[in-house]
Amino acid sequence: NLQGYKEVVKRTVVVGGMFPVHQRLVSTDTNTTIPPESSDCEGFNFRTFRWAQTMLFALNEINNRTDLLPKTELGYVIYDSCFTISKAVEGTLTFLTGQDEAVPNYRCGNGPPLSALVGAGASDLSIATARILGLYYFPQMSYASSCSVLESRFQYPTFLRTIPSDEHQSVAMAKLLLHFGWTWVGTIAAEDDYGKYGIKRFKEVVEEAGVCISFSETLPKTPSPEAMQRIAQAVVDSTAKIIVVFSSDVDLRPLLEELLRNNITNRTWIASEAWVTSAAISRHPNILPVLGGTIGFAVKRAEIPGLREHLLAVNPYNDTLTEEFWGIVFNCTMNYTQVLRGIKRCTGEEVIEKLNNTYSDVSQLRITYNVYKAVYAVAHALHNLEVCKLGSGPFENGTCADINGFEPWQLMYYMKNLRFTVPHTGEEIFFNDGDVQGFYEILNWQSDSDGEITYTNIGYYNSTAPADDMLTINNASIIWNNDVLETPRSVCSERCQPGTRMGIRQGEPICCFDCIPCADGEITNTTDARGCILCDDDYWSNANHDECVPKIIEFLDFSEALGITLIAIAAFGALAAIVVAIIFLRHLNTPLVNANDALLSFSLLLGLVITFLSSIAFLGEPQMWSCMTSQVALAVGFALVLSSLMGKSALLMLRARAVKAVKAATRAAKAAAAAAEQSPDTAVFAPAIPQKNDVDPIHPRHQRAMMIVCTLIQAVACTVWLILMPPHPVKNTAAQNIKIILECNTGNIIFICSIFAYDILLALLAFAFAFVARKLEDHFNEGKSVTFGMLVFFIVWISFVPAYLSTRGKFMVAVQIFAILASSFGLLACIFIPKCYVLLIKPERNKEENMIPRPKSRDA
Ligand code: TCR
Repeated sequence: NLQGYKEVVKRTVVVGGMFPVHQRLVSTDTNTTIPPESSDCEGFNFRTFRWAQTMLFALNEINNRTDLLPKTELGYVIYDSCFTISKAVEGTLTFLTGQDEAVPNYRCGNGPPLSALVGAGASDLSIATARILGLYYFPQMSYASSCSVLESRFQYPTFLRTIPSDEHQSVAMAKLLLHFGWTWVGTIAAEDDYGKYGIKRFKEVVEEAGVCISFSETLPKTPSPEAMQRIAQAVVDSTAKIIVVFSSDVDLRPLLEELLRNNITNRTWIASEAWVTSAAISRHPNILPVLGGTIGFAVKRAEIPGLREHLLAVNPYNDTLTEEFWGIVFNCTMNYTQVLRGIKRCTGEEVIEKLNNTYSDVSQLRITYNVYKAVYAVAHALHNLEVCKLGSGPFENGTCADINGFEPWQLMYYMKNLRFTVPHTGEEIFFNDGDVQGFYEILNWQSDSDGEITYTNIGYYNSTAPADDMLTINNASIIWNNDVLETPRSVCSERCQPGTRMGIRQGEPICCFDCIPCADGEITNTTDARGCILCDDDYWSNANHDECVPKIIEFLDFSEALGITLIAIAAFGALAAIVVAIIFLRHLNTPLVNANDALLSFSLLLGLVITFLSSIAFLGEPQMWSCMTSQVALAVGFALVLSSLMGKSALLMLRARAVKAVKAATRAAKAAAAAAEQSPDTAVFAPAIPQKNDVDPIHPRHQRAMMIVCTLIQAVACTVWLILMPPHPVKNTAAQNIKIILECNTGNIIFICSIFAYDILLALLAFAFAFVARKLEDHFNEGKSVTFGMLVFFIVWISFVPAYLSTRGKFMVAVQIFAILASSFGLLACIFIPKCYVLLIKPERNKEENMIPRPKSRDA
């Protein structure tokens, strides 16, 4: 322990200090055959030794001042905590008791009054010491213990610090990640309160913001090669390019060696305050490819004039620590037993001015500055206590505390309510429930011309700023650690572009997902959409599935090739029927035309013209009128055609049966006559040979009535249909995804069925009658041609059904028109071509004889 009281006239108050000058305990055997002793420490740390020296520097500065504590001298006791809790506790007890043997018996020694403890370095040490000091309400002012649990005034009532709580740092790191859009990170934390709580809070904040943790590793306090290999492997295996490390440099060192061995590059490391400016890490040889580009948070830096001179003026013979320091720096020893072992003896005259190592490096005075502030805080509190005027004091009845024998809680009062400005920097310090505000500089590790790492300031974080302005980063000044020197990306899965949606992967973090293309008819128009949106009825997805586009409207238009062709055919058919009618009119009084009621022929032709023309109404964009006319005209047209045919074939059938009967009668009469010739005696009744009039069983009147009635029935049925449930145009969006088909809705399925069923009935009757009469040889073979025409009609409509059902959209209409045209042409052709042939080309056959079966010539 370093002790230095000044033999002075002034009274002395002792300030305690605790610094982790060594890094670890010497491992001792646990065999208790000899009395146990407090272990020795090893691993001298120049950086923390500088902190200890800074405390002395600050005390000197204060003692030399006349405005601060003019009547009081500050003494000190400094303990080395060796980075271990046991040493820190031991030191605290020693400090409190004033005895070398740590017996917990508060202040039984009678040295000068103790004021406060400055320390202990790491959080877990401070937690231990703060609990003991808290028992006695003894103030503790920490310069490096940043763990957020130390915020609790309930558990650590006398703990104050000049370093911001890690609560701020964890949030700052999370904001940094979000700033760069990194959503896939690995974390490494030291196995102490600093690492554990720091990374815990960090995770809480980032996970809330949707960032996922790829891996979380802990750096053990007693590092083993296996553990280091495991962690390095985790870093290699992960696709995360960003790794957050919450640890002190001492704990990180072993992992660093392993990373170097594995040559793990192309990662960006996020450094916590404890290692961001650590020379132990950044001055490591060949570190640049691995840790170059590191971004970290650092507390405020300051220039402390005179500190370097003070550091270099260290007296090697002052105490054991300076002796050890000297020995290590100059590679010699002051210990007599070691000299005997052959180690070079220090002269004490070595020139320290040339020393250029972490100890004398005053370019990054950050924690050092915290130490400086902590000492000043204690001094200011003591000063306030000293200058207290009786009557206006803060304690009961306006009393004051006595600087010569104050109680620790009285000093605690002044420490808590402190507000002062730090010399040289002018920073104003005050404690908000024991804590200072969260302010960090953000540093980026860049290499200078010699390939050494420099810490470049790229921004800062201020916890007291409004939420949006807390983090200020100058992106352009960052040098990244990758080949492209661009902001690295660290995501588990790339964003899902519009047209796809995020699909979770079972058992993996939410940042890892697949992008699943939207189904047809569904879109996403944002990146990272969770689900696809269904397009509205009249809309459909485009090829990229990122926009709903109006569906194509489809109907068979007049102007397109197919429409024009159909119109042409229909017009041709109607024209043909009219031409036939004209031919018939021209030959009105010939036997052929008159053979089977000319009027029926004309009504038949009229019906055909109607059906031909009705097919045109199927074309074009369906309208109310076109839906109504097309269907009705077709139904009535067919009814007219078929009932005319039926009228015709009914006559043919009856006539055929009559002819049969006549033939039989004739045959009988002739037989009778022959018999009479042979036996004239016998009176035989010979029937008369039948005459033309006998074979005409019905009058054309009947035929016409039949035709008119049958057509009228259809016309009435259609009228009812039109009135009750008219066909109307509809948008069919269901049949095809990408199209809206404009079509006619038939209104009521029963109506349309019965109407066309009626047509079919007429057709069947006409066919049946004609079939019976097909062998009738008169009438220019009309029976045959009607039969044939009806067969064509049936074939067309039967084949229409599968064709119709297997087409979609406008082609359905085309098929329908085709069937209408084909069946009409079939009838027209079969029935009228033979007749026109006779009328125009073979007029000689247009004779009366063709009307009745000619008696066989031999019979005549
Ligand atoms: N808080 C750490 C210890 C620590 C430290 C450092 C140790 C900090 N900064 C710099 C060595 C060097 C920040 C803790 O444990 O709270």
